Formats: sequence, C-alpha cells, structure tokens
Amino acid sequence: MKGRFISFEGGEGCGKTTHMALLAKRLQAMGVETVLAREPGGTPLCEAIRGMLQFDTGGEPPTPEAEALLFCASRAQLVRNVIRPALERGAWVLCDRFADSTLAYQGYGRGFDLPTLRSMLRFATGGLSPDATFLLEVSAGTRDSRLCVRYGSEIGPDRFEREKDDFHRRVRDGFEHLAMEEPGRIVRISTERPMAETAAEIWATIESRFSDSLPDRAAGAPSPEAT
Ligand code: Z5A
Repeated sequence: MKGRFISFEGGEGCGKTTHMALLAKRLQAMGVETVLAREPGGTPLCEAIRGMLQFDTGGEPPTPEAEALLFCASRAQLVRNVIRPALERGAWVLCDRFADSTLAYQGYGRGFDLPTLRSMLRFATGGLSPDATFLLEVSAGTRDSRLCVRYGSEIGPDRFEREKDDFHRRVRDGFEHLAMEEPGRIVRISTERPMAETAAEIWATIESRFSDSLPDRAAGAPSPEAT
C-alpha cells in the first residue's frame, strides 16, 4: 500500500481542522495508518516557531521577511522529521496547511515575489508536494460567525487573524489563483453547508483518486458520521 500526502488549505475558520479529523477517522477505521500534521507546528522546534509567528513569543514580532523564512524553516523540519518518514513506511499524511499557504499569505497577502518564494519552498520541502490538496472555501460572513464563537471561549485572535479584511481578501484571491493554476491537484470544496455533505465530497474525491492506496474493504467502510 502506498502512503499518500493530502493537504488542507483555505482562509481562517474554513473548517480545515474539522474535515481533516473526519477524514483521518475514516481512514483509521479502515486500518490505514494516518499521521496528522499541522503547519506551522508538529515537532517541538516547529511548535516553538508557531508561537513566534502567531503570538510573538520570540520577544518581538518577526519582520515580513523573517516571517516567510520562519514558515519555511518549520516546513523543512516537518518534512524531514515527520512527513517523509511517514510516507516512506506507507502511512497517509494529512497536513493542515502546506506550501500553498506561504504562496497565498506571504505571496499574495504580503506581496512577496512569487518566483522567489517558490524557490525558497523548493529548498524547504526538497520538492515534496501533496498528492491532493483540498481548498476549503467559506464566505466572510460565515467565517466571522465561526470565529466569534471561538473567541468567546478561547484566547484572542493571533497576528494573522488581526490583519485587515483587505489582507484576507488578497489571501483568498491568491488561493483561487493557485487552484486555477493546478486544477489537477487542488480541489475546491465549499464548507458553506452541513458538515456531512462536505465530508462526503472529500471522501468521494479520495476514493476516486486513490483507490489503489486503500484497503479493498474501502467501499464498505462506515462513514464517521455513522459511527
Ligand atoms: N500561515 C501563513 O501565513 N503562512 C504559512 O505558510 C502557513 C500559515 C503554513 C495559522 O494557521 C496562521 O498561519 C494562519 C495563516 C498563517 N492564520 N490565519 N488566518 P492555522 O491553520 O493554525 O490557523 P487558522 O487558519 O486560523 O485555522 P483555524 O481558524 O483553526 O481554521 P480551520 O482549521 O480551517 O477551522 P476549524 O478549526 O475546523 O474550525 C471551524 C469551526 O467551524 C469549527 O468550530 C467547526 O465546528 C465550525 N463549523 C461549523 N460548520 C462547519 C462546516 N460545515 N464545516 C466545517 N466547520 C464547520
């Protein structure tokens, strides 16, 4: 059985973490070893970098240039210490954000030169790219109401969530451009509907593209909603 690398992308509150967990549950129920990763994060060094990027735990906010480099540093570490070893032993890796986020946020959002970023990303990832990427899309209104619920119960917004609407609009447009450039890899999925419908569409895509990497009983596996 061949390991597969699947990433989830999109703006804040689009439902990446939720749908990644549902897909993992489904794969695990079939006996597929599934590794969950998130970016930035996933190893002690990467989690330390996450704190610096989101909450200035390095003692000062990173400059935009340092920010781009820190995302790449975290990715380089995660690829060598977690993602590649997992794929080599045949596990599936589900990753909450990957290189497309750097192109969308630091490229389209901050305005850095895309060819320069792409070459930094090649260095950081060693050329590793997801087999498929789900770009989860949600309207600004729905996103705001989801985030409101969260801020009511947890710590306040991070450095990216505090950015102005205009920044998030550029990021959204950036993701759309990336999806148009690589329609074979990036699958656009709306999360503006009941969770089970989105989860079913994600699963249908996985089954149609990667049946060769799933156990035979795939077709009969129960959906996570049913378990
Ligand atoms: N960033 C960057 O700039 N450059 C990079 O290279 C990388 C990242 C890798 C941290 O990312 C920040 O880093 C990020 C970009 C930047 N900041 N922003 N913005 P992150 O992924 O850790 O943070 P995030 O994007 O803010 O994640 P999030 O807000 O946790 O979003 P999510 O994972 O997509 O959503 P969720 O946790 O699944 O939450 C969705 C909520 O909606 C949840 O409570 C659900 O129960 C609820 N909900 C209701 N209905 C639905 C449906 N139908 N589907 C899904 N979810 C639903």
